[in-house]
Amino acid sequence: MGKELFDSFVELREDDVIKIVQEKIESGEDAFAIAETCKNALIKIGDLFSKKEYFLSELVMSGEIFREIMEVLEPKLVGDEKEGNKIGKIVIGTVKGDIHDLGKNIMIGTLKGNGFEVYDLGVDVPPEKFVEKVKEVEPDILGMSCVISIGWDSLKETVEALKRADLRDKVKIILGGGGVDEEVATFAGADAAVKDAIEGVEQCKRWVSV
Ligand code: B12
Repeated sequence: MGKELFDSFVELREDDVIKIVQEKIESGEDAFAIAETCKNALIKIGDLFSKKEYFLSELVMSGEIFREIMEVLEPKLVGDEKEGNKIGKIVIGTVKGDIHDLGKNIMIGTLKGNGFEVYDLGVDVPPEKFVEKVKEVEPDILGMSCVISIGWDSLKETVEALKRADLRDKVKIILGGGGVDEEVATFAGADAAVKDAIEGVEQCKRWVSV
């Protein structure tokens, strides 16, 4: 389960974490399993932050360490971007009020590695920007990442804005990020919410019938 990795990450021992990740990759361990252990460590760090045992500086540090880990894992995790015909088009972004993007970027890599054409709008994306891009590129799917609960209203506002622009019926809407579940999807008027990138890409493939 990677206790040594989990503990080093929670204790923010950056050099140890990177060393362990590199060793695990070299010995052939599954990159997704390693990423999952690191995600669980981030959840633990988040809990420590809520309990005021960790502060914003530790939260920032955890994000930086995760980014470094992803540099090591990404080539194994997402595969090469598929050349040739794309299987579907997706517009994706983190909703207004939310600047978390580590999970969104994993989702993007996974989508590209599976042959999707991806338009990334970045973070803190207002509803009108999602609407504009959906109008412009006519994607099969709109993906919204939301990690903090204050983002829930932004999810709903974006879906409402799509309705007003007569675009809601033209796209499937998928939600991801630690802050969402099926209940949030229902509240926002989205079609699905997933807990990880693998589930996310499987759902997107079903929608484009692959
Ligand atoms: C790292 C981190 C940060 C970093 C973010 C760096 C970055 N570039 O993203 C920094 C330091 C900037 C940060 C800031 C803040 N944070 Co923060 N942060 C975290 C932490 C520790 C990890 C989040 C993360 O990256 N997880 C790892 C990724 C891989 O997981 P994931 O997002 O779930 O993504 C996976 C899937 O969900 C899926 N996925 C993701 N996106 C999408 C999209 C689609 C379309 C699909 C299909 C799938 C998909 O794929 C991924 C891989 O499987 C969490 C703890 C936690 N429990 O999540 C707190 C946490 C999210 N933060 C929190 C808070 C409070 C804040 C701040 C308000 C702190 C402050 N006082 O300033 C600010 C918010 C600023 C803002 N307006 O957004 C709270 C939110 C509480 C709540 N209920 O709303 C948490 C939960 C910590 C806590 N327990 O208190 N944070």
